[in-house]
Amino acid sequence: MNLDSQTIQNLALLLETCQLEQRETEKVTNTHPDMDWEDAYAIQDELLRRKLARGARIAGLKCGLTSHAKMKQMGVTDPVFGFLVDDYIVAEGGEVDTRQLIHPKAEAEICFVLKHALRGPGCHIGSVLAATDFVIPGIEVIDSRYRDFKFDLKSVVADNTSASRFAIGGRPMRVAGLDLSTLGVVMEKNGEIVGVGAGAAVLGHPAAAVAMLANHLGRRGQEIPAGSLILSGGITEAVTMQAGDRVQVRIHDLGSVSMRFV
Ligand code: 0L1
Ligand code: MG
Repeated sequence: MNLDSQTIQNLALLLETCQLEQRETEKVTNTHPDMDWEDAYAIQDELLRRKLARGARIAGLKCGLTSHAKMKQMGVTDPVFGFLVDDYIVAEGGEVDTRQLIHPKAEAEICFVLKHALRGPGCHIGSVLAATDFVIPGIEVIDSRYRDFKFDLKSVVADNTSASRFAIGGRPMRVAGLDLSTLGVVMEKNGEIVGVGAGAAVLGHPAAAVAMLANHLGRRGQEIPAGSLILSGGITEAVTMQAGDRVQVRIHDLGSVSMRFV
């Protein structure tokens, strides 16, 4: 690690204040170019600690930047991982208050709920499928605290991978008999199709993203607990949303989930 604990606390405070006050900031590597990966995840851990101390509960985990469409859109090359808290939950068909966000974008995701814990290293698609209770359609709302969504990978990890809201809905399905890589996904904004894709857009198979998350946590001495919800990553590019917009994601065999921006 290159940053001391006071600097890590200060950066987490800065990023959380931006989130709570809907303010943008410059990416944290501008002021701390020597920051390393451990520092970036330590800032994210401190953000989580702050939220838990205020009474928030963990609602899930997320994989980000897992599709080639997203990596190309953001000009990066590797997936990143973050957490979801209960403040971020949006009911199926529910409302997102844009006054609480900076510049939200929506992503179509295949979500996993585990029946068994997963602990890396050594997790692979097979371990993930064996540990999965069901999969379900999801929409993630990302809202980078960085000006114009301009960041590098370490800055985005520190900012908890832009996590801000999510909804799940549709039909929960067991994975036996489903080919998650060929599941078709359609995203609509105000009734118009704005993205189409298949599960394979996420690292070839969405369970591969969950395996990467388990292996990442394993290297940090952690696991994905049984019962966890995991967003495996956007299948298409993220689409900008404003008050008045409605987004719907339909996934073959799994039904649909939607939310409205007010
Ligand atoms: O969930 C995601 O793929 C987003 C990761 C963070 C990057 C971004 O804000 O687009
Ligand atoms: Mg996402």
